Amino acid sequence: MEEKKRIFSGVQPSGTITLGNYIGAIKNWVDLQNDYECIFAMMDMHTITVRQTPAELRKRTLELMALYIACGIDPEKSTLFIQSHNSAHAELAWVLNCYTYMGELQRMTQFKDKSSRHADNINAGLFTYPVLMASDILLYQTELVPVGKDQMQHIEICRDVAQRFNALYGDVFKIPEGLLVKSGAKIASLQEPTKKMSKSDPNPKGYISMMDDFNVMAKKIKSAVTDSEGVIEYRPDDEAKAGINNLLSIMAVMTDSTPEAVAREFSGQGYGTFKSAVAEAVVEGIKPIRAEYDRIIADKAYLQDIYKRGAESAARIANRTLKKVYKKVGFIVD
Ligand code: ATP
Ligand code: LTN
Repeated sequence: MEEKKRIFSGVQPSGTITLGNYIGAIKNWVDLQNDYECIFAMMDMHTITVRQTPAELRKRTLELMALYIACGIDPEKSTLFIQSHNSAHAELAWVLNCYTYMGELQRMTQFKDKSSRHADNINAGLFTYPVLMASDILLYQTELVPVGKDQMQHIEICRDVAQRFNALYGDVFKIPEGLLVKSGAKIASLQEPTKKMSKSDPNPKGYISMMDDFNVMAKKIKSAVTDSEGVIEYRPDDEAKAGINNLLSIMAVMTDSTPEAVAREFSGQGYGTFKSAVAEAVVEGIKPIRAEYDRIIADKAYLQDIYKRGAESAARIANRTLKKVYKKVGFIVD
């Protein structure tokens, strides 16, 4: 029997998950589960590159896991685990740190972005964040990494480091590829539509949290920034249309359509009518997920059982790669 290709991805429990995370990442993982061997993790180690409240982080990590499951990730089909439960990630990251150049890391948009937002805490972890991410991926001999567009630069550096390592030591790592969704790979902020929707945005009006009250969700969409042209058209390359393009993309994903088709359907109508329709589609799409989430988050023993089993199977796969790496670089392993 041919082995299934492996997929790895994860989200940081750094805040409540947004509609952007759902559309750009988690929603797509669900469909991949049947055709691939999937491993999805809660990336708690990445989260501490920015200061966190410990009790909050613990709570959010479990919430994130419950949300994965509520969105349709089936723990019987996919492996779910907490990154810090598998020490191989930190171990490989140390080795790969020694094979990654300062110059490569300095170019990362996310580093530049986050260091300007947290100027009082530009720590070494924030700088080497992509190396830990590369380790997450490479440990599992991953073929595909489904992520949003903002993460493609990190996938590139992961490939470069893996290729560099392989060139020195032979075929140790599988070279992974990023997998982008067809539409919705970059959902924009509702308040600044040229920026991405981000769960760490200080202005909560910019994002829809999957945990928002349904009325709040609708209100946020209705007050989304658009333009004064008053025309519903999908013009993805026109920055002036960023707000409307974004709402069209959201509507398209939530109704299984395309932004072009949604634009045709609403052409000639006012922004108010359109926004109400988008709000309804979003709320209706999220409602069943929330009901599932409420049920799952209440069952801590169930969640614990899954993450413990997940960590065991993750460690089994990861340790094989780690041992190979240790041998190659000259550590005594047996
Ligand atoms: P933070 O604001 O803390 O950096 P984030 O909201 O960017 O967080 P991540 O945990 O970094 O979220 O990302 C989780 C996944 O969601 C990644 O695959 C990322 O590419 C995707 N993602 C994040 N924001 C968006 C967005 N606005 N549109 C589409 N995909 C997104
Ligand atoms: N950096 C990612 C989260 C992440 C990740 C990964 C995604 C950490 N390690 C490995 C895919 C594969 C982000 O979404 N910000």
